[in-house]
Amino acid sequence: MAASLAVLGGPPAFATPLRTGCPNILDPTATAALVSDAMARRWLTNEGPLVQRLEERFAALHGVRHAVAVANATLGLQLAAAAMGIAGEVVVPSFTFIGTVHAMSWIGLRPVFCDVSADTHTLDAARLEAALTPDTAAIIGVHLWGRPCDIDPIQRVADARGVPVLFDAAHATGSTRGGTPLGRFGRAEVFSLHATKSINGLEGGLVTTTDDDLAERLRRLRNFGFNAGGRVVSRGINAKMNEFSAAMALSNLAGFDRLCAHNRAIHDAYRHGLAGLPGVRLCEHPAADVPSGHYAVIEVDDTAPLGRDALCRVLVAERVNPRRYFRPGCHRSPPYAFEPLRHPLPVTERLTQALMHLPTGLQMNPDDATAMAAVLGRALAEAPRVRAALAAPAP
Ligand code: T4K
Repeated sequence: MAASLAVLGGPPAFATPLRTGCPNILDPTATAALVSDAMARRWLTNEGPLVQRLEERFAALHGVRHAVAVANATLGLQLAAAAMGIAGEVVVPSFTFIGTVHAMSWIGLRPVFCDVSADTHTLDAARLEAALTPDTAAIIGVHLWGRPCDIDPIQRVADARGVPVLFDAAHATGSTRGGTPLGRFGRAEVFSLHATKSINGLEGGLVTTTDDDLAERLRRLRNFGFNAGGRVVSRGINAKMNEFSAAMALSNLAGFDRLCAHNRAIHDAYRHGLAGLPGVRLCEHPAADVPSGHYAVIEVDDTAPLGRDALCRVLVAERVNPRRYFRPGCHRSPPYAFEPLRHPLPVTERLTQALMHLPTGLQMNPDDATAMAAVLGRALAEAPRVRAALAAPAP
């Protein structure tokens, strides 16, 4: 496919739009069959058989005792924090989806932002200690782009202070740390099955833990405080997953290995195509740790002839929808922006200006990734012309 720059007047490079986050539906026929079964059973929610099967399969994939299905990961984070009984401040990266921080704030926890590491984009364990105060109730690590946090150093800091760790694993289905699947670290980990995630369950999430008591509390909290005997024994809320979400997630989970292989091939094409482009690099995650390859993230540094935002506009003109996750940073978004920042966040500030996510998944093939890299290469090579085209008033 010939690369062209629509901002310079050529036809768009892609006839069909490519969207970062476009949902993967691996086997529509299998999904439809599961949905049809659920309708025939007329058991559609409240811990139905498909939800139970999904919990078993997810727990097996992650090698963990408990996987508790919930309506979405945001509620999962809230349930986990509530089940852990924490109150006060939580140390959390600002470089994450706003949902991580909103989840905590919504239940009265006060976020204290800590910077991330430039290499991993996850909590910088070396800066963690300085963020702790006598009011710190928990540390929230986020396995961003599916890449595991520096789990051991974070846990050591937490243990020294006697505070629990909760991991936001929304991006990390199938990820491992040194051969050990995520899901058993900290007190709990919270995965997302949102449609844009590697395993699409329309909406949904799973909270994993090795702690039997915590799992029991989570099951109660997600269902209005009802215990297994059907009696209300505590506060609770409605955070239950429905059967259609479980059907979609189960059929996608069955093809997870195929999806991972497809995404790794796309990554290889991006890596090859972007090699040598000035100031642009593909952020690499060890394939053994992040098999899903779901996130293709590029970093555009100050030496690039065009900045991240200009390259983003070039791609949009080519019918690609890249995403600039996560800008402007939670600390710059209301209501957190109204609080004085306790600690500088230089890495976060830089990453919010520098990263761009490119499409992956079944909507495309490796040739599309090669064509996209060629578009970026041509834009960088013709930077003055591109800048002029972007500055020109719209016709
Ligand atoms: N923690 C972290 C670290 C997270 O990233 C998230 C969610 C959470 C916690 C909370 O998990 P959940 O409570 O959602 O389970 C999207 C998702 O809505 C959000 O789930 C996700 N992170 C976040 C990273 O991405 P937006 O605001 O970017 O969504 P939107 O509508 O702009 O769509 C993103 C892209 O996906 C676009 O290119 C369009 C495409 N798309 C989206 C949908 C829904 C499609 O092509 N088809 C679709 O059906 O937040």
